[in-house]
Amino acid sequence: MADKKSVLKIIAAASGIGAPDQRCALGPEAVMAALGRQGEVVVPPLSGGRQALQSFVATLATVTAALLETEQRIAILSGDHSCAIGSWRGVSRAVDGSLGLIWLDAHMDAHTPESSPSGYWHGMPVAALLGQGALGNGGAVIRPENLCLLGVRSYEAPEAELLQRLGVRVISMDEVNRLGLAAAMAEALTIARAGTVGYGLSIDLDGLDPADAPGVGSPVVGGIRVAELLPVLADLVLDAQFRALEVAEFNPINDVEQQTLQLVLQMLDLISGAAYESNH
Ligand SMILES: [Mn+2]
Repeated sequence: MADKKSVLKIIAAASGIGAPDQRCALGPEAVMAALGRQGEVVVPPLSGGRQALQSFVATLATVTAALLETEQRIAILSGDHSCAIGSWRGVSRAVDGSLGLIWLDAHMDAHTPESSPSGYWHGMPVAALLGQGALGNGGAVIRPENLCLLGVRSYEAPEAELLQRLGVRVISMDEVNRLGLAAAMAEALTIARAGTVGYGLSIDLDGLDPADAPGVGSPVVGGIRVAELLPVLADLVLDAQFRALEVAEFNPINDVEQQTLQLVLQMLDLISGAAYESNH
């Protein structure tokens, strides 16, 4: 386990084609530039329809699976959250068994192309990963009982209905506020670990409070505070079953004094196994 920090492999998935503001495609590169290193960068299609997205996520799944097969843990810097359709398919392939997933997000991301009023793919990855709708036609990569949403405070009825019908646990932001993040995360971990061989955490930065992470495309007031999140992440690092961290929806154009960039760097540092210092 020595020298973990130097060996953390990072995939930069620079796609923004699933969001109305496509500039979160710039997020992964901004982070890699700040780190002063090259990642296993996956070049996205510049534009295109559902075929382009499906081709991109297939490539991302292949790259992710190949990398995780030789690594204990990886990080994926995603542009908009539709990248998750590919990244978690890849993680699932590499762990070779049931995968658990904790989805920290202001939104449910559980629309299908059939139910979404806007049609934006970044609102659909959860449904796709559950094998639902036209984007999920590659099959489910996660069982509903091993998926837990955390911090949700903005959603539409068809999403809530789908998740309820499938039995997915959604820990709303109201519940997080009531329980505290540590207790909410403990429940999420129980779900993600139950009968699985590994699990991951997908962080949509809009799940955090905009005061802590202003550099996002779809901010929603009243989110998870960084001061609570970082100690939780520091605990996850100790768990060998924790295989991948995804950070999505960083929009550097909307950032304020590099606050969000610094936060992403801090999260990567924690995941690299660096000592956690309470400086918030
Ligand atoms: Mn999301």
